[in-house]
Amino acid sequence: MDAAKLENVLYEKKGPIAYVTLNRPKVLNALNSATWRDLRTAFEDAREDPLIRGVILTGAGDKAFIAGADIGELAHVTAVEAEQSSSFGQSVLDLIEGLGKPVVAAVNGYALGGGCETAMACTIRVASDTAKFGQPEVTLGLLPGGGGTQRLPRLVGKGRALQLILSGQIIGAPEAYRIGLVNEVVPAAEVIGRAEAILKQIFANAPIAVRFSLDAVNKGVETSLAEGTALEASYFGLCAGTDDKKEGTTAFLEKRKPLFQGR
Ligand code: CO8
Repeated sequence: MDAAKLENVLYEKKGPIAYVTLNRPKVLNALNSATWRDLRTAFEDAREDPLIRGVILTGAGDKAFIAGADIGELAHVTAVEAEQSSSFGQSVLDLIEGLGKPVVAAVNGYALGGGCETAMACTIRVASDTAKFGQPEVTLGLLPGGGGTQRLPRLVGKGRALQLILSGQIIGAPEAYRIGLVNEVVPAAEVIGRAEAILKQIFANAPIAVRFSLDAVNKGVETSLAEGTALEASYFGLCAGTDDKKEGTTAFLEKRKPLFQGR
């Protein structure tokens, strides 16, 4: 994929990590339609590239991760267009969530509206201590349209999600951490480094086991306990047939580090 073709997203690969950076700092990286399309193109490439094992998603500049959907664009959409753009944005976030590879949101500033929704679609959220989160759509006469009404209660519980969505309140990183919206809070200068360290820790593990774990959790939270545990048992069986399981268990018994091949 030719990264130069992307208008509003920087896309770079270093070793096994793809870096996707929202790049509209003048409007705090707000998501217009072209940016949603760029995001889809970048994440499709990351999904298809066998050398890429994980992605870091962040925002350009030191002020914002993503300050939400582009309000200039939203101001002029018709009902039909809004429904279509909500569905399209949701499909891009589903792509991120179901990538089959870990995606770490390095939240370096405002993550509001569609920005908070984008962070929630990622596997793990690392926030800078200056980051701010919220779903302020009701203050604009709208409601979250990028999966926020669904992913926020799954992450923080129904009561807290409803309070945030109905009030439009913006919260700081410590509060986001307290309620479980983010995994970790670090000083601003360390957000990318910490995201890389988390990915490297994951990369040290058996790739197939990592992929099936991601899928079991993602699918499992959407189904009954019985169906989820049945899926888990199938994946457990599949993993047990891999060379990496042989290597992992043998290495443990031989008191050495495993060398996984992803087979
Ligand atoms: N859209 C467009 N422009 C924006 C946005 C935005 N979301 N956020 C900021 N900007 C622009 C400002 O207009 C300003 O432009 P200019 O310099 O030309 O005046 C520039 O960015 C800098 O912003 P501020 O001067 O406002 O900076 P402050 O530090 O004073 O304030 C805030 C920062 C608090 C983040 C403030 O900019 C703000 O409140 N922004 C809007 C936040 C918001 O309401 N987000 C939710 C939008 S609705 C949404 O996300 C729906 C999701 C639906 C997804 C469905 C898929 C399509």
